[in-house]
Amino acid sequence: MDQAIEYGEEVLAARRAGVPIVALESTIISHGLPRPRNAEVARELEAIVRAEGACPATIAVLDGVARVGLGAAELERVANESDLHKLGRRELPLAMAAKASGATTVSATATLAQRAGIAVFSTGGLGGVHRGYVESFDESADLLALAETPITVVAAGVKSILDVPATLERLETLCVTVVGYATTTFPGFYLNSSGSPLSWSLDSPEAVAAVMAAREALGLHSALLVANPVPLAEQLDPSLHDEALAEALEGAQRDGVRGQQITPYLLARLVEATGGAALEANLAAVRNNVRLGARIAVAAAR
Ligand code: PSU
Ligand code: MN
Repeated sequence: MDQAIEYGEEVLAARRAGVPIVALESTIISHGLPRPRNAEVARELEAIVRAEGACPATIAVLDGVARVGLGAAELERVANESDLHKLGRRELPLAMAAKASGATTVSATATLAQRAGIAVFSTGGLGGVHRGYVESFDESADLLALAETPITVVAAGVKSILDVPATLERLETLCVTVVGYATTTFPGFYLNSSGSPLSWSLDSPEAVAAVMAAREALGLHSALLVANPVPLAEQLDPSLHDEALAEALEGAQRDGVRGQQITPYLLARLVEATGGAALEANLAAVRNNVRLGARIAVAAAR
């Protein structure tokens, strides 16, 4: 077994029993959601995976150890420690050598999950190309990592704080396979649709599993992104969304927020500006992705 990674007990038992495993990221818990709700959500997401007959593997780095599958106390640490690093793929060796602790973003989680032999990974929304990219050059490492990581990621598109059409162009350039789940438009994270059209759509976990098998047969190194929209009934009101986003983007400019801080900053401002409605829509999207990820993992294991 892989020396660079330590596995949680539940994950080891699932391996032995042939139960499919679904990877979950930790940055959404530590940096993406407010306390104390975040700890509750972390547990809830794991429970959703179990209810579908799969095993959750939340991924983080604790005291320099890359962990695939966290115990209850470790999950609490991720939710409650205030000085956790936000670790992208490039930060993994730094945190490990320094014996530091950090939550893993999509790029780092996908890297560790794939290395652990896990085929499916569920998250909220991917990082991507930021608005104003031509000046800031801010594009999430999530995109390049997915180009190089053969894994299936279930996400509600990319965060709507981003430049969505530009991100879709980059996903194409990077050879990331993108398919809508029961939709012909790319999801808008808090919104059911971003308005950008998609050429391909699937509507069952079995159909996704068939694409995974074809990908593997070809030996492709890039990821499959299953773009799963938040249900219409649970989306954020679109006009409230647009208003709050404009306000948050303005605030980021005024406060000079940039780099790794910009995503957590914008997500938090959106929650504030919508009186918590953005948080509910975000959680609805994540739950929906975690459920679908588990169903895909179960279908792929058959
Ligand atoms: N989706 C959420 N909340 C989050 C994130 C995604 O609903 O906090 C995190 C993910 O970990 C993603 C990261 O990989 O934001 C992207 O950060 P950046 O834009 O700095 O690359
Ligand atoms: Mn960035």
